[in-house]
Amino acid sequence: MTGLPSPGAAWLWQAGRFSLDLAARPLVMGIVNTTPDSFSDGGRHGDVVAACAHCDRLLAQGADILDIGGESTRPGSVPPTVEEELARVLPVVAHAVRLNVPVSVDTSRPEVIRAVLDAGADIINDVRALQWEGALHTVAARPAVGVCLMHMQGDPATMQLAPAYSDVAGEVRAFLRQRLQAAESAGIAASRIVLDPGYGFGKTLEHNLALFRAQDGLAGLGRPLLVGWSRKGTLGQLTGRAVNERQAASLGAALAAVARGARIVRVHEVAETVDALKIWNAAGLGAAT
Ligand code: 7PJ
Repeated sequence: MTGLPSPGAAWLWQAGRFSLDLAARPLVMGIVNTTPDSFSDGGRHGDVVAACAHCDRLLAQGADILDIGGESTRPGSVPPTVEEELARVLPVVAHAVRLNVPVSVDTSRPEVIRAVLDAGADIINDVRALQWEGALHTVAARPAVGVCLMHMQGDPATMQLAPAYSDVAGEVRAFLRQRLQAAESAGIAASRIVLDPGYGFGKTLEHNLALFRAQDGLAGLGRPLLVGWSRKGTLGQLTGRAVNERQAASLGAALAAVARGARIVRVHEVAETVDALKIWNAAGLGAAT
């Protein structure tokens, strides 16, 4: 042992029960939304059954990771209570953990983090990069749990009102570097961490595109990139399509994100993305460089 990381070490992600190899091909994270669309509070039997069935469907479609979320972070949204979030998420996590696939949970709250890790979740995907009181240490206390640290300017309730940067790519990079260091200082090994520029989170069309074009530069932080473009507003602005018509744009964005260095793409359309990446990989573009 020399103490130096092996050349492939930068492409391994320790994610709970799994050690994910990001070197050979990009991975697909399938989105499982447990937030209520209309009048319910979520967590009702019907909502839970539907979300569990969605986990099964995405796994059959070839998802490498399932990402379960109980807080809508769409622009203008307000967080649910801890009780609401737990009622939505916990039964779905318990189901997904039994499917023997890496299970990620999209949450920021230490109470929810603790409960889903007790239920066997492998990854905490935090759009607030573990900045909420207690979150960092709750994750650090579990030796193998994976984490995605994402950049957001402001909070979901107000983030799209007036996003402002002097150098969006530089500021996102500096933020991610600082959160990576904070996580490592708290005892979270770098091998457990991936980073995310947070497209659409406190960013205008121009900010998102400047960041996208500079995305390769984030690879210099030394950890793999996870990217979520699926159905986002910027794709609507670029194509003129409503949210339910953005499948092709989402697919194009996922491939462009991989071309710009992403190793995990977070998507709604798992089957289509898996197929598109099969062609990408067959063309010799899949291996990390
Ligand atoms: C993202 C996310 C993203 C990560 C959401 C939506 C909004 N987590 N959670 N990256 N987006 N890591 O899907 O439109 O971009 S929720």
